[in-house]
Amino acid sequence: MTRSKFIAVALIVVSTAAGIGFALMTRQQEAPRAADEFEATVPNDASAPGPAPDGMAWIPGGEFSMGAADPLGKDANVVGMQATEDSRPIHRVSVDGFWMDKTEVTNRQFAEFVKATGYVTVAERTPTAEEFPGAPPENLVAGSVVFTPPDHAVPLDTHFRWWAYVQGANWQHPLGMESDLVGREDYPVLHVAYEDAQAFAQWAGKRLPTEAEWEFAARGGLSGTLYPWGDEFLVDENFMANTHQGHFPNEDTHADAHGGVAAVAQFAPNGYGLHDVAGNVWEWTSDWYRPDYYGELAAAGGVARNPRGPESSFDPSEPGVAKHVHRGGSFLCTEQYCSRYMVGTRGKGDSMTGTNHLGFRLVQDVP
Ligand SMILES: [Ca+2]
Ligand SMILES: [Ca+2]
Repeated sequence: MTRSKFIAVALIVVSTAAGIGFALMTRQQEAPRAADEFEATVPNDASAPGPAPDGMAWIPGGEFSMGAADPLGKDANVVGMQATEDSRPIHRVSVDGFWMDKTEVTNRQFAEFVKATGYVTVAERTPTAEEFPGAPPENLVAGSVVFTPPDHAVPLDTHFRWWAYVQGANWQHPLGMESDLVGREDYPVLHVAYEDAQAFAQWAGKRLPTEAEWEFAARGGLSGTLYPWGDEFLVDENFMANTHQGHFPNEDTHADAHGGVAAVAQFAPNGYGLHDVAGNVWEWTSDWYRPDYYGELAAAGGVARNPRGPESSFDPSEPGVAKHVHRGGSFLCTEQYCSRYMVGTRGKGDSMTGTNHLGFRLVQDVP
């Protein structure tokens, strides 16, 4: 998702491909899950160094197998390869202990920050002709990228069919100028670009997690499971995360009881006390994105200690757009399109672009 593309090309994108049906590919491919590539998580034995800061949980750190393999019994064309291609090879990593927010940062918390600092987010700033040379002048309006589902099935060939750049959309107006935060104080803050999350972190005396810290924490002490809670998506027929059910993107049946984004902590926490590490909103990490980074670490051999990501970003699908890693998937993730609520899988996004399914949570080092 790249805000600049919307600004450069078209303000509002509306699908015109009515009537083009879309069929899920159903060829079943028994992709090996390669569970044996995962070795046991070995947490550090250091107990929490003191009382937890407000709203945070102690993550002991330790050594673990990082990455994702194709899930057994799933259609590799739909879910497996797409979701796990850049999250291989599975490689051994260790991270030191840290505190982590139990939930995604909320509107209530972000409002305190803005009140204290007067901070203006990227989405609230009017784009200039200098920043976007060649963009039609009428496109130079403040706004953000909003999920705008069509009312009919569409081909899943381009996300422009269900994302639109909406004038006036920002963290205070998540769906556009007419929307507000009344009753949404405990929902995750949305429409935050990377630098917005960084500014909040600096104010809060915290920092964004590295990708490795995020995955270690999200795994909750388990080793190599598909999800933060185990290997079955439903547990006793209960949903464990806010994801998307129904035909994507035009129908959300909210079988998990939440259509769209939900207030934080509506589902049980993982083994480390963290809520919504799968689903609800994607979360920024501090690592630049490169699809070959895991390969580099694996080739170096041994255990990667506190890896902080590659030196720079490169996404072959959008060269020239600097991206950071996103983790955890969102309320829009579905095995029909994006199954990245699987705990070892990766996402990525233009560092200057927030959307209404992207937020963040922070970590704090031991003093
Ligand atoms: Ca849902
Ligand atoms: Ca999340």
